[in-house]
Amino acid sequence: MKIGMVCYPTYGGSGVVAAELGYILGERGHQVHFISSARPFRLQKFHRNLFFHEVEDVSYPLFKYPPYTLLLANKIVEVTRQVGLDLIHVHYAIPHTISAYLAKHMLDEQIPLVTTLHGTDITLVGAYEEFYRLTRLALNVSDCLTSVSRSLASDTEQLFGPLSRNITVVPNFVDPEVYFPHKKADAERECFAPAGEKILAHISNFREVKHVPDVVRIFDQVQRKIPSRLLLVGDGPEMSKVEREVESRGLKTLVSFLGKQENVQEILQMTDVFLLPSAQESFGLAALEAMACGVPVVASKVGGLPEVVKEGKTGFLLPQGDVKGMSAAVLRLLMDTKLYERMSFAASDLAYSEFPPERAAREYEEVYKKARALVKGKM
Ligand code: GMT
Repeated sequence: MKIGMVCYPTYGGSGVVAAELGYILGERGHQVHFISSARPFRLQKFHRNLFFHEVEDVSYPLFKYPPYTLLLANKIVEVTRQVGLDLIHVHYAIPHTISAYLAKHMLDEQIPLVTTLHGTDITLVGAYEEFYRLTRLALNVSDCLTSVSRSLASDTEQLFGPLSRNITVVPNFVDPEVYFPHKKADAERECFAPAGEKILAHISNFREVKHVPDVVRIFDQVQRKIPSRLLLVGDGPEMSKVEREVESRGLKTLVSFLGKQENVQEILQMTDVFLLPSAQESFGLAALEAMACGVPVVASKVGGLPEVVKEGKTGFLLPQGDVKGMSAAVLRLLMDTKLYERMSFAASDLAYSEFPPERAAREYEEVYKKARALVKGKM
C-alpha cells in the first residue's frame, strides 16, 4: 500500500510512534509518505520505502500566523495526486484529522482516513472549549479510529461519546534491536556517576502534565539515603521551574541536564531506575523504552501506565503526587539486589513479549484493510 503518514515532527511520543511504524511498514513492503512541517526526529535513517514531504510555510502580510491546517490539507492533496496514496494515517487528532478531512473533500476520489489518538489530543487539547467540537468532528469523520491504550479509548468514549466508530486499541511498541539491556561498563557511567553512584533518569518534553519537579523531589529523598545521580533528558516549558527546584534543594552538582537527545537507549542502558510521575499518561512510551532496556519504572498510577508497567513486577505504580511513596519504591529497588534483578529481567522480558513491533504493524494493517473496505462500501 501507499500510506500517507501525518505526524508532528517534534520530540514527543506520537511522532516517535509514527516514524517507527513507518520503518516497520516499509520493511513489510509498504510505501510510507511522511507529511509534516519538518522531518520527524526519529526518521533519520534512509529506507527505500520511506519518503518525506515537507509542509512549507507561506508568508503573506495579512497572515499573523501561516494557516498550517490549510497548508497541510493542501500538501496531503498534492502528495495523494503525485504518488497515488491509498490511505491517510494521521497521528494526533488536532489539527491533523481536520486537515486530512479537508483534503478528502478536495480530492476527486474517496481516500480512507485513519486517526490514531495518542492521549493529549483527547485529554488536554480536546478538552479545551475551543477544540472540543473540532475534536469531536475529527473523531466522527475518521473512517477508523485507533488509540494507544484501553484507558485512552475509554477516556475518549467518556469525553466525546457516543461516536460513529468503535476505537481499536493498538498499543505502542518497542524495537528490541535498539532497546535492550546493556549495563554500561563503569568507565561509561563514570562521567555521570564518578563514584559509582546509582543513576535515576527521566525523559520527557517537560510539559506541566509530566510533573518534572516531582522527579527532582523524589531524587532528593533517594540521594539522602543512597549516593545517586539524576539524568534529566528533554526540554520544554517547565524547564525553568525544574532548574529552580534543583537549585533550591542544593542538588546542582548531582543533576545533569542532557537536553533533547536522539539515542535515548544509550542513556537508558546506564540508568538504574526510570521515573515518570506524570499527572496523565495515555501510554508512557518512555517507560516502555526504559523497561526494554531492563530498567524498572517508578511512575504514577494514571491513564494507560498500568497497561505498560506491571505493578510489583516491572516497576511500582503510586498515586500521582505521592513523592514519598515513589521515593520509598525507588529505595526499595536500589536496596534489594535480588528484587532489582528480578524486576530488571521481567521489565525487558515483558516489553518484548507484550509490545513487539511486528504485532503492532499487523494490527495497523488490519485497521487499514477495514478502512479501505468501509470506503469502498460507501462508493
Ligand atoms: O507526552 C506528551 O506530552 C507527548 C504526547 C505526544 O503525542 O507526542 O505523548 C502522548 O503520546 C505518546 C505516544 O503514544 C504516549 O506514550 C504518551 O503517554 C502520551 N502523553 C500523554 O498522554 C500525556
